[in-house]
Amino acid sequence: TKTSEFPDPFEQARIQKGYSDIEDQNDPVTMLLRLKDVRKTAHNWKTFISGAKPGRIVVPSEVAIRDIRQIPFEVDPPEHTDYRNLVEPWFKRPLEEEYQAKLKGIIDELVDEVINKEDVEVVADFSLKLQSRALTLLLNIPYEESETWISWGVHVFRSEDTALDGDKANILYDYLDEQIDKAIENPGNDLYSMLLSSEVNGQKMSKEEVKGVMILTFAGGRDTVINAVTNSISYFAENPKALKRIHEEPEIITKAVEELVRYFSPLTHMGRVVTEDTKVCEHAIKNDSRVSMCWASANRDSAVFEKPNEVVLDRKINPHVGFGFSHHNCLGATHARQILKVLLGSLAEKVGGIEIKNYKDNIEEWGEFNRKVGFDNITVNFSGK
Ligand code: HEM
Ligand code: EMZ
Repeated sequence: TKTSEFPDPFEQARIQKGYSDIEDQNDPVTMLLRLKDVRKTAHNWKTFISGAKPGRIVVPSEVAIRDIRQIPFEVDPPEHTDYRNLVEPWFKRPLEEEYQAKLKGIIDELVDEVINKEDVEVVADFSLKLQSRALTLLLNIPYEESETWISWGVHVFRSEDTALDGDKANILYDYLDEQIDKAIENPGNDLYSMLLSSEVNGQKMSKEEVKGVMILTFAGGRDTVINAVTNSISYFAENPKALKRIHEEPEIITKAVEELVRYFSPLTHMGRVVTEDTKVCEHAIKNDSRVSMCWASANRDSAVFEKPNEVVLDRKINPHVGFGFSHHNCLGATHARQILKVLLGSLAEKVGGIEIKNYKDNIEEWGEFNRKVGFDNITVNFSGK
C-alpha cells in the first residue's frame, strides 16, 4: 500500500452488522458505523446526550483526567444553543478577507521555509507550526504566542505511550488559568476577553466556563488540524498530478478540501451517553451506556459515496460527516477549511514535488479495528518549481 493510503477497517462490520462493541476502561462503547445511523444519533440529543459527566463522551473516556466541562461540546440544547450563539460569530471570522490574507501570509512563509530544506519532518516542523501560528488568528492574539504552544510539542494532551496523561493536560490547564487572569486584568480584543465580557442567559460567563471553551478550542483544533495537514501532504507527495490539477483548476479547491476531510476523517469518532433503553441496528442499547458515532466509518459508507476508498478531488455530492453533524457540528470548521484551502493554493503555486523519505504510521486501536489516522512522523523533501 502507498504511504498516503488510508484503508477502511470498518467495511465488513459496517455492512454485516452496522455496529461494533468495544471496551474502554470498564465503560464499553457501541460504535455506530453507518452514515444514516450516525446522523440520526447526532440529531437525537434527547436520547443521546453530550451533557454527561465531563469527559465521558470522549473515547477513550477522559473522566479520570478531567472534571471541567468543555463548552459548548458537553452541553445539550437548549443551553447548548445559548453558548453556541455566543461563540458562533467569532468562529466565523475566518470568512473575512483580512483574516484570510493574514493566514496566507503565515502559510506562504512556512512553505517558503521548507522548500529546498533537507529532510523536513512534517508533523513537528510543518503541521504543528502551521496549526499553532494559525490559531493565533482565531484567538486574535499576538503571533509570538504560538512559540509557547509549539514548545509543548505535538503530544500535549496525551503523551507518546499513554492516550490519557493527566500531567500533560495540566500544562494546558495552568496556562489557561494564567491567560484568563491576564485578560481579566488587561482586557483586549482576544477570544478570552470577549468571553469574559459576555453573558449567557443574563449571567456573566464564569472563569470556569471560559476555561471550558478555551480547553476545547485548544484540544479540538490541534491533533485534527495536524493530521489533516500532514495527511494532505502525504497525498500530494504520491499524487503530484493532483497538485498540478489544483494549480490549473483552482476552482476545485473547495471541493478538494471537503474530499480530503472525508477521506482522512481526522476525528475518528465521538461518543454520546444514552438516556433510555433503545435500539440501533436491531441491537439493544441500555440506558446510561455509551455509543459513538464513527465519522470515519460513515465517510466510507458505500450506500452514500461512490468509490468511497478513492480520493475524488472534485467529488460532486459529498455529504460527509468529517466535521460532525447537526447542532454540535464543528465550530472550528470555518478556520480548518480556510487553513486547508490556503495550504492547497500555496503548495500548488510554490511546490514542484514532494519526496517521502521515511515515515511511521499513527494507528489507533478500537476493539477489532486498527485505524490509520495519521503519522507519528513523516520526513519529506519539498522541491520548488
Ligand atoms: C466539534 C472535527 C478542527 C473546535 C467537532 C466535531 C467533529 C470535529 C467531528 C463534532 C463532535 C460532536 O458531535 O460531538 C474536526 C476536524 C477538524 C476540526 C476533522 C479539522 C480538520 C477544529 C478546530 C477547532 C475545533 C480548528 C477550533 C480551534 C471544535 C468545537 C466543537 C467541535 C468547539 C464542538 C462544537 C459544539 O459542540 O457545538 N469537530 N474539528 N475543531 N470542534 Fe472540530
Ligand atoms: C475534546 C475533543 C473535542 C477532548 C470535538 O472534539 O477533542 C479531543 O481531542 C479532546 O481530547 O477533550 O476536546
